[in-house]
Amino acid sequence: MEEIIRNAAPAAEEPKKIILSGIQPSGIITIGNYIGAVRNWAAMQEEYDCVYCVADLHSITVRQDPATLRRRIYETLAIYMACGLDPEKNVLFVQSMVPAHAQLGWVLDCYTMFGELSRMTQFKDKSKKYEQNINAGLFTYPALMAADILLYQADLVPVGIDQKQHVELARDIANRFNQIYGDTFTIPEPYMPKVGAKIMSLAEPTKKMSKSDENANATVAVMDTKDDIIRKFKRAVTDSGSEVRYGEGKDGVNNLMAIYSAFTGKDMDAIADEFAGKGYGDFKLAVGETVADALAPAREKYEALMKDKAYLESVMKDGAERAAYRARKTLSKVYRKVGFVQPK
Ligand code: ATP
Ligand code: LTN
Repeated sequence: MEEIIRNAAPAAEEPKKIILSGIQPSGIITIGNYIGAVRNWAAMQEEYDCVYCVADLHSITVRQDPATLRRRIYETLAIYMACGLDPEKNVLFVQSMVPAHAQLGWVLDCYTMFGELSRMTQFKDKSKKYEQNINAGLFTYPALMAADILLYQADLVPVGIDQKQHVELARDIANRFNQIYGDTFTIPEPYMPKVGAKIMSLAEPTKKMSKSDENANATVAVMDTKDDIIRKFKRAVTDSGSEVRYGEGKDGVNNLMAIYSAFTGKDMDAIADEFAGKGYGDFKLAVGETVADALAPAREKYEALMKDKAYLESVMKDGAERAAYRARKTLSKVYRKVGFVQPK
C-alpha cells in the first residue's frame, strides 16, 4: 500500500488530490474494513485532502434497530479516530447530517439506469440475504454512493474490492451527467490496497469477512479484546493439511497469510519460510498475537473516546459544517444545470 501511495502522491506545488470514502455503521468494524479501508485512509491524510463519512443513510437499506444504529454511529466515528484519522486534518462527518447527500442522491437516481443497478453484485447478494426486505433503497444505493463521491469532486476513492463496481458506476454516472450538462463532476477512480483488498471470513473462508455476519467466529472486530482475537484465530477454519504455504484449495490458510502479511509487511514466501516445519496451530497463534498487539493502541484510544460523547458530538458537528459547505457548492451547480430555480 505504501508503495501505491508514494507513486500516486502529487508533487508539492499541485493542489492536493481529493479523497472520499465511507463505511456503513451496520456493525462493529472488522479487520477486513481496517485492512481494506481505514488504515489506508490514515496513511493518506498528510498528502491528500481527505473527506470520510460514516455512511448511516446507506445502512438503513437493511433493517436496523434504532438504538443500536445510534450507538454504532458514535462507535464508527470513534474507530476512525482511534485508527489514526485526525479530525483537524480530515473532514470526518456523519452522512445524514449533511442534507446534500440525500438531495444529490435523488438527482442522480434520475441519471442511473435500471439495467445498471440490476447488474450490481452487492444488490444481488443482499437481495438473496434479505429476501423479505428487497426495498427500493437497497436497489438505488449505488446512486447515493455516487452522490457521496461526486459532491466532494473526489479524485480517488479508497475501498476494498467489493466496492469497486460501485465506484465504476459512479464514474459512468458522472460521465453521463458531464456529457449532458458540461463539466460538472470530477471523474473518480477506485483506489485499492495491494494486499488485503478482500479479507475472507474466518469461519467460511470462501466468503468475504463482513461486519453484518451473524456468526461471531467469522469476523474479528478491530475492538475485540486480545483474548477474543486469539481465540477466534485459533478457531479459524483451515484445511486437512499442515503446511503453511499459499496455494489453491487452501482458502483458510491463504486468508490467514494475507492477514499476517497485512500486519507484518512480510510476503507469502517469507511467511512460509517463517513457519516451515511448524503446524497450523503455531501459525494461527502467531497471527492472533500479531493482530491483537498491532491493534492494542487503537483499542485504548477507542475506549477513551467512547467515554467522551460530548467530544465525539463536537467532531460530528464541526465535520458536518465543513462537509456541508463543500457539498452545497456542487449541489447548487447541479441544481442550476438541471434547471431548478434558486433565488439568491
Ligand atoms: P456489511 O456487512 O454491512 O455489508 P462490510 O463489512 O461489508 O459491511 P462495508 O461498510 O460494506 O463493510 O465496507 C466498508 C469498507 O471496507 C469498504 O471500503 C469495503 O470495500 C471495505 N471492506 C469490507 N469488507 C472487506 C473485506 N472483507 N476485506 C477488505 N475490505 C473490506
Ligand atoms: N457503500 C459502501 C460505503 C460507502 C462508501 C461511500 C464507500 C458509502 N458511501 C462512498 C466509498 C465512497 C460500502 O458499503 N462499503
